[in-house]
Amino acid sequence: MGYKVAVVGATGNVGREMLNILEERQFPVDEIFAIASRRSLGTEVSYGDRTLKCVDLETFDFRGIDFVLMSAGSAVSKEWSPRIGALGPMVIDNSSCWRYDAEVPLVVPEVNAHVLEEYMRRKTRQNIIANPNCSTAQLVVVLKPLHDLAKIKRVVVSTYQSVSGAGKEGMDELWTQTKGIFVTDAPDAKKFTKQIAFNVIPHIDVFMEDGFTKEEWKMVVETKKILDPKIKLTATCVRVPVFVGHSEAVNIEFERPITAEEARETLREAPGVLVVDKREDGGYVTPVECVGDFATFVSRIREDGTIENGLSLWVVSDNLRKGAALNTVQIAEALINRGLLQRAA
Ligand code: 11C
Repeated sequence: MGYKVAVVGATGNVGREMLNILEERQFPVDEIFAIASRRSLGTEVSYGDRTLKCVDLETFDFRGIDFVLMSAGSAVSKEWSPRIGALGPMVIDNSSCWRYDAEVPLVVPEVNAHVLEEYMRRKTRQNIIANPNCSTAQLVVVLKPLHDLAKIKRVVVSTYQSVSGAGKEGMDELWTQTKGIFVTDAPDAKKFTKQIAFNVIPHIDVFMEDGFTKEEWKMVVETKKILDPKIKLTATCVRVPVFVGHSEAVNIEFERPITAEEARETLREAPGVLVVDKREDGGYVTPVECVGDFATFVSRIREDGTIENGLSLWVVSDNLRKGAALNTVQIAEALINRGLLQRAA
């Protein structure tokens, strides 16, 4: 017997990927609902060979639904995730709204699925599980096995984040600017603060008082919550003119020495990770190659002799998948596989 699943925000980049991934992974679905705001009412989205018509969030009856996969932005999540959770469904929330709440687990199944056990035993839970930011998800999947091997002290990460992280408007802006730049006048920047076509922008999300951006802050706080509060991390997050796929240049300082070969062997065995590291022309993965894949790819693994016990590597993943929709579906799968879901009445 399958589950009743609702995808909220079904017309967005991530909502559509959630539907694709549920189908691709043959998630046991009995009934599925595409839910959107009133202005997207009747919009059609694909689920395998089927077409689903979006229904209205305001009037949908969530009672009896097992999983609600939520990707409609923070404002919607703030209001609706607790309301829906109180009716019985398990809400897996992709927004940043609930991630930092001490009562809400923040989960990347390859890293900390065990926290689901304690959460599901709690009588007072709100039935909300948070999904991390895309740039954190792909990073911690790679850090976890290395941390188990040699204990990470500090991480320095620079990101190269695709425009799909900023939604459909971000993708449209890159497309129209790229087309327009040599033909007519390039359209002005609207979604981004500067021209994104043929450029890079060292600014994602709002500025914080200390000069870091919120995207950079999220990477610090989320890595600590998911993996280990003792890990020190500093990030520079950069938007690049790539449609899909976030890349990260990562420098790691360990407590004990670790060779590149040891790291490579460990990562080869790690769940969710694929090592492509040939040390020759093209022997590494770039974002266009990771699109549509489930894996997080690691390349360019090398020892960094400028610090004690240092290692540098390159990490690439589909930000709409492992960074969002895939991780959400994996959390639902983890609840099922661990026998933790009490079905809605
Ligand atoms: C970006 N990482 O690339 C962001 C998108 O906290 O869920 C996801 C923001 C979030 O712009």
